[in-house]
Amino acid sequence: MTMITGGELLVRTLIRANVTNIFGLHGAHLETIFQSCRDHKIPITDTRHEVAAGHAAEGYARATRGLGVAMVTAGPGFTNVITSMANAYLDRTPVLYLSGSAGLRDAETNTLQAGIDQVAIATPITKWAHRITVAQEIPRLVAEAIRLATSGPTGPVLLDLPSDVLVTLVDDTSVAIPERVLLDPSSAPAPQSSAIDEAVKLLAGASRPVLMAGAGAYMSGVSQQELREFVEAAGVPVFSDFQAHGLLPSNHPLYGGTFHKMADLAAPDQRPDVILALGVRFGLFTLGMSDLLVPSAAKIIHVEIDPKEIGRLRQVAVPIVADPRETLRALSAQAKSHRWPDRKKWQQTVRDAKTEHCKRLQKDTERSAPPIHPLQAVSAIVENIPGDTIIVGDGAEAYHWMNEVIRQNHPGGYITHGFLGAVGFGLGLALGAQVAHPKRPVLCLVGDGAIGFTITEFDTMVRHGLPIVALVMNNHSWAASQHFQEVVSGPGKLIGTELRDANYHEVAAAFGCHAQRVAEIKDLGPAIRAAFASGKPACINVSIDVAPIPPEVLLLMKR
Ligand SMILES: Cc1ncc(C[n+]2csc(CCOP(=O)(O)OP(=O)(O)O)c2C)c(N)n1
Repeated sequence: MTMITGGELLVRTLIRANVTNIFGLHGAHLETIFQSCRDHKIPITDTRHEVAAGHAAEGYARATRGLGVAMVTAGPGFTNVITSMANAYLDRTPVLYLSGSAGLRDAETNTLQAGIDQVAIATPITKWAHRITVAQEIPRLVAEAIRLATSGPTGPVLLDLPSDVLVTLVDDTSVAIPERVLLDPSSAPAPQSSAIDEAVKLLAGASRPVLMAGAGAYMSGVSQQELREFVEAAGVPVFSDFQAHGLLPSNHPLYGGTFHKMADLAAPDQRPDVILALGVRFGLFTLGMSDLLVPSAAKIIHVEIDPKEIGRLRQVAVPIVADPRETLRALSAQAKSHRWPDRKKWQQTVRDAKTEHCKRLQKDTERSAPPIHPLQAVSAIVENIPGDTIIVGDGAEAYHWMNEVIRQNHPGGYITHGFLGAVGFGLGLALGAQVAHPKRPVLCLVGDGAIGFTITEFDTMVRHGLPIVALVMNNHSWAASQHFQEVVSGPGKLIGTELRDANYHEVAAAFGCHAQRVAEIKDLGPAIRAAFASGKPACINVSIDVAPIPPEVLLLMKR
């Protein structure tokens, strides 16, 4: 018999759930957990601000389709991580947030870092928030939290851990650590076969079908091969949101682009008539109620694990409440024995729309003298990054420009904004992605506004040897805000949206990063290659033109 702390019980349960990395920032309330992590050699990536630890856990979860864990101390540590919690909630990212809190015996004593109900605050922005009050219950409740976070629809959970519970000594033979913490995700319900029949018939009878692959498809574990086999058999072009980007390689002849590119299919004889929405949540990224992307006349087969999403914004012809991967497998099984019409003409229409879009953009952006057009900058990125680079997209217009040119061969390689639109989350997400994939290059594209939120995370990168390349799109402006003012309030009425031309790269250099300033397009490619070759965390500060507005932002304004 050995007496162990509540913190040790917690860490033993995390190990049973295959947790191998934690992101956090220390506080005395958490000391037993930190010491147990040390004993068990569970690395803690300690950040300079709790929000970055939270975002790093999100980045880790999104890059692995697994669980991220963030640990923050009582009071301000907890309040600092709220933006990440809300972001994970709206994105359905499986993150276990662990918060320290004042000891139960100190309730209502005006003690340090206490006096706020952390569970109550977290409840509306998590799937489940709970305070553990008995040390012996830690394994059972940690396992429950992890199962909830990782089962569809996935999402964040909070466990609040009073300091006296964490230091309580427990006989380690008296408490069992659950054997199977993680559930097998394939246990998702199989869809009704009549719905599969209906879906296949609808798709087969369509003239202009498309498959929209959403974050739910990625998170459910749909594989490239499964998706490719189905769409090749049925001849259906694919559009994707950001998380599902790369599920079909960008150079595949059936890949049409991100959802926004559906707006280019605008003529009456180009509009999709049947849409298989696989793990899609209609809303911001499908332009809400507008039919610019998703024609209101189109018949929708909607596959979603969460019934709340079905019919939220669109009438649905065939609703299928089920795991997207399981459903795709069922559809594929039927597709094999089905005769599909020849869709060459429709596929060519989609390809032509894509080519036209690129040509139009290129014509608008060609220039050789400074300032660098933002599209030139993002094009230089995709041409000069090593293969298989994970791209994190922050800022606002910065990532909208990236959406125009990004090419990915695998899913999980583009981590960017969801519904919260939390500017400033990029460096944190990049930390998590790099910890998850130490051998893959990671590039964080960030606006000059966004970089300011967590610029001290260059220090975290250096201390933990995480060679992330951050590329600052420096237009001396909160450009998305500035353009909004210009379009909505009229010219000459800017207020609170302009920034200075700051030397962000020198801040990174001060922390020990490789750093470079770039003002001319000819220098950008070499700078990107040099940054990756340095093997160090790096910051490239690129002067870009503030004037151009990304086509996606114009579309959003149109809506
Ligand atoms: C945390 C947060 N604060 C404010 C906003 C409102 N907002 C949306 S876009 C934007 C401008 C972003 O500027 P920058 O990071 O420089 O990127 P750019 O648009 O120039 O690419 C702001 C302030 C937000 N979405 N998130």
